[in-house]
Amino acid sequence: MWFSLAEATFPALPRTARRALCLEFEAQVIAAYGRHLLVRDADGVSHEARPFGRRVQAVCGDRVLCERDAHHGEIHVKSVLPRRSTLARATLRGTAEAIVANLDLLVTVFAPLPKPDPFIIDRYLCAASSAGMSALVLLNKADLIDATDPSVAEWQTWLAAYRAAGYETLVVSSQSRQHLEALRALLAHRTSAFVGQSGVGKSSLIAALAPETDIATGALDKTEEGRHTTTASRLFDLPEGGALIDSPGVRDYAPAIDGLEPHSLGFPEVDQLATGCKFLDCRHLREPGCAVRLAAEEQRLDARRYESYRRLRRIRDELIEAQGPCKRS
Ligand SMILES: Nc1nc2c(ncn2[C@@H]2O[C@H](COP(=O)(O)OP(=O)(O)O)[C@@H](O)[C@H]2O)c(=O)[nH]1
Ligand SMILES: [Mg+2]
Ligand SMILES: [Zn+2]
Repeated sequence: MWFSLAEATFPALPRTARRALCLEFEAQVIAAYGRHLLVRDADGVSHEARPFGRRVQAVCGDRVLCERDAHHGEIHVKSVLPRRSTLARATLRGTAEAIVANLDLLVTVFAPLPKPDPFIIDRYLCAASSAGMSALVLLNKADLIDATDPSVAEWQTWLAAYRAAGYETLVVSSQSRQHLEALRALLAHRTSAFVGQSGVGKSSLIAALAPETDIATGALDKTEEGRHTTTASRLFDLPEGGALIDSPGVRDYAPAIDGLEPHSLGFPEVDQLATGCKFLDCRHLREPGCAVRLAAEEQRLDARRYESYRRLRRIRDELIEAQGPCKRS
């Protein structure tokens, strides 16, 4: 316990000076670009840091235990403290890879442009529900919505199905600032991450909500290859309390299968309907007496959401296959 030893030995030194003598300290990861990390200590000071060893997999939002390597002037992240929640994705090999940690709310963003894919939104929502986080579906770039566009009715149907499933929805514009105050109220005092396809306006929304908090990431802003790290995850403080995490845009997303609720796959409406299924281990596909399939046939369950459920079942089966025989369940 370096901290308490230093406190006991140098009680008259100011707090920051005492901490400077401590080799070990707790911090929060506020930016992550692969294994390049930026951590913020209890005094609000940011430090570049590296995970110590392959086993340490720290992501943005993590609370970590750091150690100052006085000889090399480096800071090592020794371990990741227990997480309140984890948003993870499945790799092609079927393993789980954490993306961000300690979230209260997942904000899934779509926009008229780029062409939205509701199945990606669904899969993020499944990950959130399975991990016990709240989720919000945002339609951004409201200023681009042309009421005569036939797609508008389709987006309204998606949003209605999300509300019926129990998710909050909001239509906003980072450009015209429409409904940004309502969004701000939903985000206050929570840690939220913005996810979704590239170009939907995640970074623009975060800049509009947290304009004062453009943290300096120093060398993290440039990778060794000189690329600008818009692909890094970064945490921004909200002026009213709480934090927003900007995440890299994705082309596709599959939730980590081990984290998915095995019966409903994280679809709240499937979970509710499943109480009426004949078999407890019903997969809600072709099983006789399936209340979920019946609800879809009778249009009490949104047809597109049910199709999304079936697709995620297939993805899950494929990923379990990819894990190999020893991990198959
Ligand atoms: N018209 C309009 N364009 C927006 C809005 N929000 C973002 N954009 C534009 O969409 C593009 C992508 O935004 P960006 O924030 O980088 O998206 P990200 O990849 O999701 O982080 C940029 O050209 C933004 O100026 C909006 O509310 N309305
Ligand atoms: Mg961005
Ligand atoms: Zn069923």
